[in-house]
Amino acid sequence: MSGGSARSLGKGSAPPGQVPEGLIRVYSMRFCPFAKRTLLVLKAKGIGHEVININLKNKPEWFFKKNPFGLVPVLENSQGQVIYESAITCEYLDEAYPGKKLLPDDPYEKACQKMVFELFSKVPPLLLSFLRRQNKEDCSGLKEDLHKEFSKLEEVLTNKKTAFFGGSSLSMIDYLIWPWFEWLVALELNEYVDHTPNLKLWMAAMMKDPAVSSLFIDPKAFRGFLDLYLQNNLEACDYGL
Ligand SMILES: N[C@@H](CCC(=O)N[C@@H](CS)C(=O)NCC(=O)O)C(=O)O
Repeated sequence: MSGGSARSLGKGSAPPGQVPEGLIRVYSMRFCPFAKRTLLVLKAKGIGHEVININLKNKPEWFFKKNPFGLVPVLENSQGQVIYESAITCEYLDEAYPGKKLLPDDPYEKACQKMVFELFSKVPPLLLSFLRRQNKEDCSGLKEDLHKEFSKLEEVLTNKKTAFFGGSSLSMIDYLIWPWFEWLVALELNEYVDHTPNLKLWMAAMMKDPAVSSLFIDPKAFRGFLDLYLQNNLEACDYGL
């Protein structure tokens, strides 16, 4: 992997050239949980890739040609094909590349992973509101909402009686939801999973995965980034570089 800790490209930057043969490019941002999904899959499958970081507070004009939404992650291959939306990039990588298969072949098992994905979908916006409000006002309602969402995930693990959401070993769904739990670890909010013991064990098991541990965000840098990002500071995405 190259470019993971390179400064981000912003407005006025030259568009990067063609992707070198044998590599896939990911347009990312060092602290983006959605891009982390793609990076986890790239790492877990051992896919050779380069990273181009985008300044999300000062986006290059050319970036909208890669993704009309202007969001990271985006993948680009050496044939010039472009894929955006994190879950779609992950499924593409799993299908297009050999190595460890992260999505099950069985249609029911695959549907189960997608159902967990939907169950999880309320967590990211809740966590974001929580981080925006922390220390400023009463967050008890948000905390309660987060507990409720975590309890739904706890129930999945309890019913399945497995360590991971797709079964006894780590699979796609675990990587798709992990980046927001990494926030809990980085921000020392682990007490949020005290009432969901299986989810807590899942987090501990995830931390042992080589892809997860090698991409773990530096908690200090993450806090620094978050403060600047919430203030709309143009330097937020390059915090600590
Ligand atoms: N649904 C998108 C969401 C991606 C997303 O929101 N990425 C954020 C960074 S974490 C972004 O690019 N934000 C830029 C913006 O909101 O303008 C996905 O799954 O890829």
